Amino acid sequence: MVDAYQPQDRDRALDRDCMTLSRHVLQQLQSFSADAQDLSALMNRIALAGKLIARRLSRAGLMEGVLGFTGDVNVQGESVKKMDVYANEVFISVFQQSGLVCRLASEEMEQPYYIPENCPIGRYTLLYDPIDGSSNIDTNINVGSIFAIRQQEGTDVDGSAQDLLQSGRKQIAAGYILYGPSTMLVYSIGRGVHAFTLDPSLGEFILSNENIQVPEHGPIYSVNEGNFWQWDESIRDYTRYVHRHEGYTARYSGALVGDFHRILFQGGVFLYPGTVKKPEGKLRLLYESAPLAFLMEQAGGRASTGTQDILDVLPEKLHARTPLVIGSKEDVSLVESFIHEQKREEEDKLAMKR
Ligand code: P6P
Repeated sequence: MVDAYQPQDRDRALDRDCMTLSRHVLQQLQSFSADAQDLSALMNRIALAGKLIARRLSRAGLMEGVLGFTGDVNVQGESVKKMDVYANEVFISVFQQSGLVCRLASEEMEQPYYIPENCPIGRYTLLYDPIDGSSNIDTNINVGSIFAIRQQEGTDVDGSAQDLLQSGRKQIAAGYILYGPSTMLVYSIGRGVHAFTLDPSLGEFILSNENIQVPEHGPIYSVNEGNFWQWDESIRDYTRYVHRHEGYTARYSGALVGDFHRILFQGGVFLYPGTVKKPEGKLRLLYESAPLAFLMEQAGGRASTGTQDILDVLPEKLHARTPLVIGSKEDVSLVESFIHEQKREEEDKLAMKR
């Protein structure tokens, strides 16, 4: 009689290679309910989008019609890269016939896109920036995709998507895909932050970092100092502070996802402040700041506009922008302290005039 197979005999490497994204979601939820299966399937489709985009990026320099501009300008007023269009289409295609996502809201599309065959059943909305940092593409520097998933509330029969104009605390999942030396997918469904690395030989995202916690403080500050003279005095004062104090180092890639990922693992702060001319800043709330704020809070960090938590901001329109200060608790608070000090001085000056 052959001894019964003992599970501890299992090959650990094999076990690790079986911790795919869809399995991890079900494990996180500790459920096989319909909602859990939906979320697992949603994440699996997003992973497929990531693989398709990573594949095209990895061969971009060898293919016709992949790099460069389309000649169009998007709703943001930005010149559109061919890769922006391709990636936007990928996210739409992977959700066709899915029965999951009825509506997609993208940085690249002025209005939400509806997938009619999904709408009677699919109660989820995908909000996404298909390629974040596309100015990096033609020089082969990292870019990313950012996504958030929300429940569709109400019928949205008029296509106005008013139910999307709610705070980031309505997000049920959020994450990003980082196309770097390796392709990584980082996500949260509100039970911690977890990173998966694409194994090209398997064509699967495999768990590589579980329950990521951002350090309370880190040495990195990530900001485009070329905008120094456009900033409010409080942000200039913060910049002068980190210039003059030991222990700070600047890192800025021009792609939010890469800069965020570095801070998630090493600590520090990323900021894209408003300017005197554009107090609302450059980054978009619903599909850039809010998903990353969801992740950062899940990882024990913070995300604010400088005066308000990002997850509490109520957008007035789909493509609303916000200033962003995001990262380690102590470093975000340091930036906020300069903003609060500036406000206090302004209030004192006003009081003196009365
Ligand atoms: P700037 C890319 O266009 C992006 O939206 C973010 O990925 C990035 O952090 C930021 O804008 C870079 O903007 O003005 O510093 O070039």
